Amino acid sequence: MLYRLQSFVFFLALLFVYSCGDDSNEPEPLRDYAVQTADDDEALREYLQTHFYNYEDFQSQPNAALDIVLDTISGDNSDKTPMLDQVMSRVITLEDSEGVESEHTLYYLIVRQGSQARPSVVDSTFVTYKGQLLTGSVFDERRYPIWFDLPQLVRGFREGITELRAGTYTVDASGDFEFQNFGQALLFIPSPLGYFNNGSSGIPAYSPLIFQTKLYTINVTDHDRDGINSIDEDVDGDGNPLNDDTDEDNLANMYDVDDDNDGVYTFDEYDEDGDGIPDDTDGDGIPDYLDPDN
Ligand SMILES: [Ca+2]
Ligand SMILES: [Ca+2]
Ligand SMILES: [Ca+2]
Ligand SMILES: [Ca+2]
Repeated sequence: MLYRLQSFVFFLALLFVYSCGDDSNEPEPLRDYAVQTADDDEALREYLQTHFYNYEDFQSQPNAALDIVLDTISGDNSDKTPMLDQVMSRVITLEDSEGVESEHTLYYLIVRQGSQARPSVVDSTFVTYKGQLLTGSVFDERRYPIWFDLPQLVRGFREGITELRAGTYTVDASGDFEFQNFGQALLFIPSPLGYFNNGSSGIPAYSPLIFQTKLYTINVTDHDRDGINSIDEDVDGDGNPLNDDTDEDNLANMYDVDDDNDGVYTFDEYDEDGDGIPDDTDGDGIPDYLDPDN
């Protein structure tokens, strides 16, 4: 009898190990962008309908440095305005590995607009931020400003922050910067515009994200130093320079020093006569730097 019990336990243990191994060898197939974004949109709208931010503090102290605080609409706060009534949105199109397009709604709430220029999606930004899940769990926070090259960031953050304007600054006697009139916003991001299936310890796969951020200043960036700012290498004009690759060498024009792969650096054929207009020697409407025939 004792022997039989031991075999039974052993058998169960084998099943368990086998089951674990099987799971790790066959990860869940990638979810469909369109299906996931519909689920995320419902969760985000539910959150926005049931939560508010400390807008009254921002109204009563327009010149104070304030952090955004999110809270539930309930009890003493039952009369607060839900963020769903305050957000704006834009739709961003993604293409999956099979080329199927899907549309994703990014919500943003401008708390303070800022006073200077807006960054493009491929500029560098000097920001602070806090990232959290809809549960309120904070997965990342940066309270001292840091430079971020926007192409390195998740799409939702990269697109959302372009709705903000940078601030002004003064430098005191000890060389410290103080920023004023900078942009401050909340971004509400469905997972396909976030980390999608790439979960990590603090972020489960397929999590919608909330970021709050302050945009202090920006640096218009020319990543490949070819004399054309990265945002101006968006040849197809869809607002995203990361998908333009004229010579199809898998290096986007904004990172490619020879965009048409004709052996002449873009820097050396963009505007040789210096009139501010890209040269088009053979007059075919394709500027020389994108024209392998020239
Ligand atoms: Ca460039
Ligand atoms: Ca483009
Ligand atoms: Ca290229
Ligand atoms: Ca060239």
